[in-house]
Amino acid sequence: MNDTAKPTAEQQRTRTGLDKDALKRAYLDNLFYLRGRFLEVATTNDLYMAAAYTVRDRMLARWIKSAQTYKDTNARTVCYLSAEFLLGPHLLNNLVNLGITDTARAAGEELELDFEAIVEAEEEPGLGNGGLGRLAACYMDSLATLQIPAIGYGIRYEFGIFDQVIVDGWQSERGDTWLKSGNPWEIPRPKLSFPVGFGGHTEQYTDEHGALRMRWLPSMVVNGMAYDTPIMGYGVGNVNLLRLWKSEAPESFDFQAFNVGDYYGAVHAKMEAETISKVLYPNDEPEAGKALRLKQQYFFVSCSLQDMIRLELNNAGTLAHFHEKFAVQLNDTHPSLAVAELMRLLMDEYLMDWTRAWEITRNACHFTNHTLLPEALETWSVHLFERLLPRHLQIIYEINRRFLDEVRVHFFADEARVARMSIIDESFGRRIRMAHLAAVGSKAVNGVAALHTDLLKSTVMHDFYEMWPEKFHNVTNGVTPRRFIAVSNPRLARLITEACGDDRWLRDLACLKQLEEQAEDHGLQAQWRQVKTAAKQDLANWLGERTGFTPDPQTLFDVQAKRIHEYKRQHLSLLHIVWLYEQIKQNPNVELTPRTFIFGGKAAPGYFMAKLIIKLVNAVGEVINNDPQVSGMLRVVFMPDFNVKNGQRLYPAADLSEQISMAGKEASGTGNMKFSMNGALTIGTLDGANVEIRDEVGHDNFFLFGLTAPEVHQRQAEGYRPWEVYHGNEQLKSAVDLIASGLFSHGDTELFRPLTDNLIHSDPFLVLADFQAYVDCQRQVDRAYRAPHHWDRMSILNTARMGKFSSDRSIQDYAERIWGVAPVPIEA
Ligand code: CRA
Repeated sequence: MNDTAKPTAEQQRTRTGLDKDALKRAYLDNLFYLRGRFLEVATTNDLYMAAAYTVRDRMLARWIKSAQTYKDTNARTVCYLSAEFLLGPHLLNNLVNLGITDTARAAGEELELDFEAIVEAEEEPGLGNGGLGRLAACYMDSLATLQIPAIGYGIRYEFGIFDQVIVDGWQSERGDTWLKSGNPWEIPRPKLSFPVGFGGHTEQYTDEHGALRMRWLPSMVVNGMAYDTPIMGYGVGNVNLLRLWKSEAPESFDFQAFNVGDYYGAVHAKMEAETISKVLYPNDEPEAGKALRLKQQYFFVSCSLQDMIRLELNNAGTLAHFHEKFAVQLNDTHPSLAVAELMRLLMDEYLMDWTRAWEITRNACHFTNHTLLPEALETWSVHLFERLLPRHLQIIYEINRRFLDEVRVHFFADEARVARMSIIDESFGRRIRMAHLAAVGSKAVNGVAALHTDLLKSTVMHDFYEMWPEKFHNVTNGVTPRRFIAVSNPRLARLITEACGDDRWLRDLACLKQLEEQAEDHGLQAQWRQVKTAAKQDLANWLGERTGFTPDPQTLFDVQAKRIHEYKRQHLSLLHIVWLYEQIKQNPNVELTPRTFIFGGKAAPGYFMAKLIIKLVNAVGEVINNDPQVSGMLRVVFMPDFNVKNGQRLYPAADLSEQISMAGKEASGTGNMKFSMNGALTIGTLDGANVEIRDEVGHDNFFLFGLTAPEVHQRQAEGYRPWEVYHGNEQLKSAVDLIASGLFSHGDTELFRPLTDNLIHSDPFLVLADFQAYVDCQRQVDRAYRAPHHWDRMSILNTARMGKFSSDRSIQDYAERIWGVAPVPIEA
């Protein structure tokens, strides 16, 4: 090669250590120097760790270059504050984003390594509950891919979401020990730590300019230490930062105690400090021991803001332009204390006056609401706040006082409205409404799907919308096609690339539109079906090993995978299954499409009804799968421990995706997008993002049923009487009765009674009201599946029309409409 010629891709790989031989050498070096092993004696974990370090090393140069460039250009930076980041395994995702999966596979082959087993060995960091945490992870991927400078800030939980095992049909929880074999993706930063106070009292003093000021004298201080994880963009040189905080006791604290001979006191203080980042709280839990949760929220918010202030002071030397440097996004109310903490830092620590500090805070923060469920709208008792965060309580009172003055000007003589909008809820004990704090202290408020944003504006935030209509935005959620197609479903990715002629779709998902023209092509359809069947076979094998039951890939795979919750209505699907069972028993020749129903999802440990639903899935499965009269037609299986890793096995294998929540309850949903991208058809209600998915894929390519959100509202307003529905529908009644009869519980007529009684007498999520529509719609599904060309066409069209639901589009929306940030390209 002469100096002026452009290097070939292979030459470029060699230079950057991305070619096969370099990978092999680096791999063996890492195995030797970092693990102290040679190939013959290495454990699977050693082999995995060496692979992870080899890949991470290849990201580091880009990471440093990104950080340097962002600093030099003083680029506006998104700070995504989230109590959850549900990342999923890193190794394969990073290989895909680096574009070296095939090279790595070839290198592995030459070293006679089992590539799949190494990938499989990774413990996923489950630092989130479900949709909200996974959304944060998708957004980190898209921010890097779109080359937007961004830092994700959160908590480095020592224990993430529990592992689920099924014992005798029941969910049982096991502690998630994801860190036990080490985490090669993070870099600890012992010198990057910040003090965070709790408790104590405040006092007034006069500063050197004669101004009255407040200071807070906490009774306890912990340190937050940074752990950094690089987040690679796809096909770009940008690598962003995920910075998670771990709580520790300050050293000085220990020493003090040691000096006065209080050894156990010192140990206790250390334990108390470390408890803060110990464990992720599962959501959907009844109120309990939540002081620690408030501590977690304050802890990570304070560390993150102190870190941003440090960066800005290093760079600009002043905080006057903090809000121009940073766009802070509050992922739900969990980080909403940022509003009060930023005010405190600016006023008490950096001696700014209220007006200036408020101006900065209000322009720096933006708030996303993710739910309308009343039980999930966070409030904290004033009493608890006073005890843990006395200074913040004062600041919140003052924010509220000024805010309510504004409300009174805006809505003259409307004290009822003032009470509704107040940050302090005076109705049952005094509580702080965190969503109100976030809305008042933010420049923008957004919902996560069109319907959700409309409901937000017309219900829970209606008063705020009337006061500040321009503050409200919709940003429909999205998911990353890198993880959810390229990583999860490589066969499909290859087929799409072949059919489209290149892999541009991975960066611009709208390119999938090209597939539309070929949707009728029988050649493509055949390949499409082969890809689906292969994924179904993989899943069947996996389930066979885990559950002892191997589904038949020739049956329709009907999948519902998500957290177990009554509003998501897994029990509606169960009623349908029981109904089908009865149909077959009554008439073994009934014309049905053979199906395998696959459920997956965790129930909150304290949510009894959700756990009973899991038991019912397994109980129904046990009877049906062992009944030779129906088992050719109908099978039911529960996939244990649904998480990101297992989800990646599920999305490619689904024919039908169940998105059947009661309309108005699912803010967006994101599983709906993952399934549809992988060619599953959806059966669903007009809820959350389903509405937009249906509009995109075409109404003929979506199985719609059920009451709409306004109809639900009306039904409930009229006084919904489920027992009338139950008595008025013979088939529904017999399905409910069969569950209550003890047939699925070895004769025990009490076991499922809480569930059946609840349906008959209360049914808060209108399961019975939607039953008939659902069953009728499932009949259409049955018929459609029996026309393979028709089905394949619909499946291809679903994938082809999913461009809108890439998280790249969501991030583009945030960047333009909410944050005002621009890309800072780093060359790969
Ligand atoms: N539980 C919503 O319920 C939504 C995600 C992400 C949720 C989902 O419909 O897709 O957020 N809400 O926007 C939530 O966590 C606190 O509220 C979720 O994951």
